[in-house]
Amino acid sequence: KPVFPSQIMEAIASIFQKSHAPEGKLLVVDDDAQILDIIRTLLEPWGFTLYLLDDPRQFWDTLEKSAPDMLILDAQMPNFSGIDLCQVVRNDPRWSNLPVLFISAQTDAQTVQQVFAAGADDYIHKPILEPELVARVLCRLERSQIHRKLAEIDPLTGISNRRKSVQDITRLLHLAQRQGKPFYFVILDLDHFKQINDQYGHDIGDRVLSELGKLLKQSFRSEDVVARWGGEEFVIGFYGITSKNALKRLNDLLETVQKLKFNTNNHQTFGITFSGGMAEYPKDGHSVEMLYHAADTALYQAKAAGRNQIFI
Ligand code: GH3
Ligand code: MG
Ligand code: MG
Ligand code: MG
Repeated sequence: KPVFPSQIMEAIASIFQKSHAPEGKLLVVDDDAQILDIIRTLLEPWGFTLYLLDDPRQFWDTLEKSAPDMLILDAQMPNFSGIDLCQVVRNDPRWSNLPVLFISAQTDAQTVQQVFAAGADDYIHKPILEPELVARVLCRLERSQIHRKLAEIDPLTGISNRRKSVQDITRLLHLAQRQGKPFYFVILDLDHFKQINDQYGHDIGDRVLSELGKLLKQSFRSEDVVARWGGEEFVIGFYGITSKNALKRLNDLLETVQKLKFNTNNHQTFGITFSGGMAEYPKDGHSVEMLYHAADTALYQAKAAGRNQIFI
């Protein structure tokens, strides 16, 4: 294994501190077990989880099971070349954005062209240089993770968006099912929010939503789902607490929000309230859709009963 001058590794380390290296699962396919060993030695110290395959025929099973954040493929292999694998990966909507790095012993223009035509994001040639491999993997993962993060966040409030919340809730519902425990799904909806917009302007309405998003994030545990569902509607997901406890947290929030003071541009102050509806897995439903429906029914009742309260 080649040894590199320590100043090069230091330079890389200063750009990508190991402690801040993006986390990731890498699936590496190369028919040469020695290359797999080198890649493991080079990448494992950075904290990546590695799945190493020397037989491309196991590729699809391993891809499904490991759900990697990046693929590293050998361009030349018997049975299925990396180019074959990459073409199929790119045609599957689930993997069409997965970063793919090729490693090839061939450096001729035709190989390079084939590799990129198959859908590669990057390419390095053998022998593998440690700084080059590390730098390329880190850059690629960091960029794709920034993209992924952006696709999960609601820009106005900075909290999760609906899409991310559905993913998280689905994951927690599976967990709840396996462990035979309840899960609570809550819709929070601002009261008479249209009036706030009409009276003080849309910008002030936006500011209310943004501040409320921050408050929601602070008010619940990191493992709770906290998201903007859309408009002036937020959702909360609780796993691992009792319904009594969930209600207590929501009612504490109700009190906090009730005390907030917002300022208009001409120094008026106003307050806001919200109402909530809570549904319980498995009693009220097994899917996000069913729980949403049940929580929405409870929310409607809370509104009808005079707002500023939570109904189950
Ligand atoms: P209720 O108490 O029954 O929920 O009354 P409401 O006025 O809150 O409900 P309604 O559904 O009639 O109105 C919701 C309003 O929320 C309408 C829309 O202008 C406002 N809204 C939705 N999204 C945004 C947003 O992103 N920014 C701002 N400023 N307003 C928004
Ligand atoms: Mg090979
Ligand atoms: Mg609404
Ligand atoms: Mg409303």
